[in-house]
Amino acid sequence: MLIVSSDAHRAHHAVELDTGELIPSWEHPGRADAVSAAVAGADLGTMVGPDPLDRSLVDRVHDPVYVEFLETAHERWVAEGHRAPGAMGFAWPARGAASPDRRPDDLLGQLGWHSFAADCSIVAGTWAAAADAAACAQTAADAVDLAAGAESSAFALCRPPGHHAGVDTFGGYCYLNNAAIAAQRLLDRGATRVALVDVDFHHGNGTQELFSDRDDVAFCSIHGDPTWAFPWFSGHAGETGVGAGEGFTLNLPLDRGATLEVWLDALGGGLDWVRGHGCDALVVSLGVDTFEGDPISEFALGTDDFPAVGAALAGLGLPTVLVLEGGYATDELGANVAGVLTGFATTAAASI
Ligand code: Q9C
Ligand code: ZN
Repeated sequence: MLIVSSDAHRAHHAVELDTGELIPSWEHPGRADAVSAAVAGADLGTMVGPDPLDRSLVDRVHDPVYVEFLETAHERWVAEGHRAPGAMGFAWPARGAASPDRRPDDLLGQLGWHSFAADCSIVAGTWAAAADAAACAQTAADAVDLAAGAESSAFALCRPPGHHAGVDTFGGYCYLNNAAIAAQRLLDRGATRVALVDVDFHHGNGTQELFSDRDDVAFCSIHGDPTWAFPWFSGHAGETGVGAGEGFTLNLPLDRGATLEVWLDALGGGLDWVRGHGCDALVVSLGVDTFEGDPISEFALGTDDFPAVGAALAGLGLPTVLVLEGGYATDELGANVAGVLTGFATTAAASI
């Protein structure tokens, strides 16, 4: 398994508004460093840096106006003389009350226009980190053999994560949707349909938005039920895709406290659904915030449970790109991610 990572993430350390307080983000540089150390120690494969980012790939996944906004927002923030290190909006176009398609000219207005949550800000290093994370996903997607099975796999050690980033919005610690970029790259390389399985604790609302009207990506997400879990406004079982994409989205919301047994039962149903959709490659949005010790999530998987997650995913027998998403229990994060990857690699090797 090729491992793709970059050090550019270290300059992205942002603040978040958490229950009325501005705090250092739960999504911090120590996360990627912990994953990197554990993956290196697990001897899973060669570690490389990313190839240069293909901007046209990013511009086909996201609105190019949004990508340009992300790239320039911090320099505009500095030029306007704001004191805070991170650019963050504080007013959003509310449901039912906003003029459609009237993007404001002003930076603070655009920060609200292009975000859906105040849990991330844009600091000096954010664009470089997000662009390199996307490049890691692109490079991992280029590394798998589309004629092979699960024995051909790559892991993109992305930070910041991506699955909450939509067509033209950031939020949930995500700016560019790394997993969607990997899926689009696999399609561009000749895959006819890509399965995108999101095992992060949170609903992959950005990924769902990007692909909901398309039939070339089958998207399945297992997550805390949006009646009580972030991002609250999507991820219900009734959301199954729209137009040509009807039937190509599957949401599996679960109650608080899901154990491995409950959670794997849902994943099994999701993987059976994927098997019925004729996919020739797999992208995994790999969040391990399903961990029982995660400080901001409410499922109950143990460190010893994660290899079974990887093994189940490898059971699809597809060439696979695993993309790092969430996981905030920094002390156990490396072991939990390495556990998934080891379970995946062991099962994939046994199936040849
Ligand atoms: N009180 C991912 O896992 N903010 N994003 C939580 C905590 C939202 C999680 C605030 C969590 C976003 C990629
Ligand atoms: Zn998450």
